[in-house]
Amino acid sequence: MSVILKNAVPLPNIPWEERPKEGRHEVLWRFSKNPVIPRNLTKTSNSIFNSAVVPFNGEFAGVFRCDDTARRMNIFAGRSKDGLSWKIEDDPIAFIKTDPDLPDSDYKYDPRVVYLDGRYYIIWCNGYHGPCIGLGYTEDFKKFYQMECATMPFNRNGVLFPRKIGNNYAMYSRPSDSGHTPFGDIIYSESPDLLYWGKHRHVMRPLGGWQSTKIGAGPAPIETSEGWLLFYHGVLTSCNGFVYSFGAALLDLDKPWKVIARGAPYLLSPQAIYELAGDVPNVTFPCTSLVDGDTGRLAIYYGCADTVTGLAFGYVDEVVDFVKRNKGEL
Ligand code: BMA
Repeated sequence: MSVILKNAVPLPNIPWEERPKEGRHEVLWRFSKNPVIPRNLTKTSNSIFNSAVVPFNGEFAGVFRCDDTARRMNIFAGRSKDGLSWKIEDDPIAFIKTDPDLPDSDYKYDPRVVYLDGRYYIIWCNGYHGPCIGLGYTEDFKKFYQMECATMPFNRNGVLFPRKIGNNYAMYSRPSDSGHTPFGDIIYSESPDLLYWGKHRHVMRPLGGWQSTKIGAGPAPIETSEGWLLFYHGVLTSCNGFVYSFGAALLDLDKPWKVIARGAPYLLSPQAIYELAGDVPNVTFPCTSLVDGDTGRLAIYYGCADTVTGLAFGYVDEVVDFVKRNKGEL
């Protein structure tokens, strides 16, 4: 592999399926048994999508967005031996407040989980007078602690970096409005303590085609010798509403607000039936990428049509190569 992964640990048991021999050569290919997580896995779930998975004690753990049959949005803990077959709790995560004054969340959705300094940090879209970025952590996927919100309303798509940049924690997010936000850029911020955030820098704006309405960071960026590899979703507005695809970009390792390259074509767009049809049609929304540090194999979990969870596979070096070869406007 010419692209060198930095700080990536071996993950020999990464969920994996070889690229299909038949058909067009795609950079990412879908799991043949998609959707990997059905909508009705728990007693109360209407839909399970836009969810976060991490390696945990030789197996896998995750935080899942389950909207229930009253259509309330919340996040739930889950465990899996192989990353494919999941047991998700029937009750939402009962966060312990790190400060008794911490306001309750009206809702929680679109979690990401990142391992950092011995903790699994969870970052999500939190309901507090509208959407803002919520933050918490767990060490064992049993007890979860909620911290202060990382942003004021309105903001969505908070994504924490897997390591500090200089002396600070770092985050991408997308300032938004209280509704379905027909705009949105990716913004970078830093914090010395995960409490106070500043050093805000503009990173990327919407461009043409699949990413013309708004863009937002997907899973936590992956550190490579070519820069941070960021999967991000892009939205276009068709005569039928929003269409969510995803692509990738490379960003400077020390100044992650500086874009090195941005792939003009998408990597994956709603094409399978479970991506085209569901509670919100035409959505592919990545929130997790697992990487095997030895082989560069990638497993991406993405929400499909706001209803079920899909899995796609690829190789880090091929994605980096794709971004560089198909470099468009920055
Ligand atoms: C966004 C979020 C995502 C969702 C997407 C498409 O604003 O709500 O959770 O997948 O819209 O509905």
